[in-house]
Amino acid sequence: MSILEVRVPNIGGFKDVGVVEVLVKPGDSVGADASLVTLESDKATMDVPSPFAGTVREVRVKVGDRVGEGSLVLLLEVAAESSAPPETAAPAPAATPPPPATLPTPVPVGPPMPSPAPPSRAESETSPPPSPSGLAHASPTVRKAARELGVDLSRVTGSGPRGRVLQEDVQKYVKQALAGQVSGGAGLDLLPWPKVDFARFGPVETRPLSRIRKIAGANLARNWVMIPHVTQFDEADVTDLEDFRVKLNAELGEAGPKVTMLAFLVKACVAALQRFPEFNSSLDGDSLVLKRYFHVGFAADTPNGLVVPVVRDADRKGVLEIARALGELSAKAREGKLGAADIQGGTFSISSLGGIGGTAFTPIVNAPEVAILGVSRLSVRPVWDGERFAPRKVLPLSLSYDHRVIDGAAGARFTSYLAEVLRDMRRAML
Ligand code: CAO
Repeated sequence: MSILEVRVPNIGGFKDVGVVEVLVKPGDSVGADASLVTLESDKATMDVPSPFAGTVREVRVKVGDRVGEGSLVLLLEVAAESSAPPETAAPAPAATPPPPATLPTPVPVGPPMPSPAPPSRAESETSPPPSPSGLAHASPTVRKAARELGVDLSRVTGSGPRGRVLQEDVQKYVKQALAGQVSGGAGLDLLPWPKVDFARFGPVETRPLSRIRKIAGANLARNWVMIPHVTQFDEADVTDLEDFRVKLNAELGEAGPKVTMLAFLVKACVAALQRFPEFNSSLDGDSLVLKRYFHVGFAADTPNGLVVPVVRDADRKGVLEIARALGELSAKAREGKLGAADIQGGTFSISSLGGIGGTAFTPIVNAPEVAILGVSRLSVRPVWDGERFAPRKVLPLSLSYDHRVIDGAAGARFTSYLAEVLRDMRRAML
């Protein structure tokens, strides 16, 4: 037995390349040419193969490390007779061997996740960005495994960084398929999309979809198809709150953040989520994961499409702090500067179209969340107070939820309570 150092081979001139997947751990037996780690530059994904069959002794890299040709990947224990000087390995503790000529096959990678999020930021956490070439974001090893198992990688949800499809995602997908849980387009047996030569009927202009729109579209379509949606409509009398908001903005003047209804809505939703915890949950197979944190996402309209930044720990923030966060995140969203941390971890979303108009709409649940609140334009309406009609400011609410998790009665209770809180925000403190 001897120990060999396995190093990064010649990878075609790429330097400072990220380790995106470590495919082995100490104690694993590997065959010659088995993939050990996956590297990814901004142009290609490549696996570092094992030069010999052997047993992994120590792994010297981790996901996120930056490596280049000659970097030490791991120590491999091999049978003495097979340890002739290899191309990609050197006996320990010998000095770094000259890098071999091996060039792993680069695979084009999908586009990186945009800094702005698609509506399903889980998205950003769990959904692979569609690549223009149709290639899923996965290493050559994972591709090979998927090919052998007959798995269409574009249907697999990646749990790796930037939505990368990992080996275990393929395994999970196969298990689900065997258990009959995989639906998606394949199970729907749909007609092909109509192909029409529109130019035959009049002048047309063809514009490519922005990357955000493509990603958002794929997420929305999945959520629409896979989640049994119900939308509960309600309205809240926000007369006092709106008067207070206007007064508050006048007091704050230029110095303060601009406080819109959305900041109060975030706070009111947190109160409702605390009272009805299943709205702040996610389905995970046969379990419901109830989150004890309250990160509220809000849909923001940007020139490139819809994104959903997240106000973190909204339960621990006051309305002014929330207003400030909304302002900062909206500005970043419009400039396309949202980072991963700005769009991940949301537990509930709000889509406010109130600044634009409309009376009601049916928002699509932002998976893996289970509910989303749509808000339309408030209007002044005559409301019967028991003795007479009085002019009141009424805010329309449209709550869509995943009926697998939330029953209709719970949906109605949630919006009723939310309306109560919005009528008198002191209730949020109870
Ligand atoms: N009713 C009446 N007026 C409202 C209102 C409501 N429900 N909500 C906001 N407004 C008013 C604001 O008070 C503000 O008025 P002033 O200009 O007079 O001060 C105006 O509308 C514009 O508000 P805003 O849009 O700047 O601020 P916001 O906090 O309400 O919203 C943001 C911020 C980022 C959510 C919003 O700009 C946006 O992008 N909305 C679109 C979201 C979207 O596309 N949702 C659909 C997703 S599903 O396809």
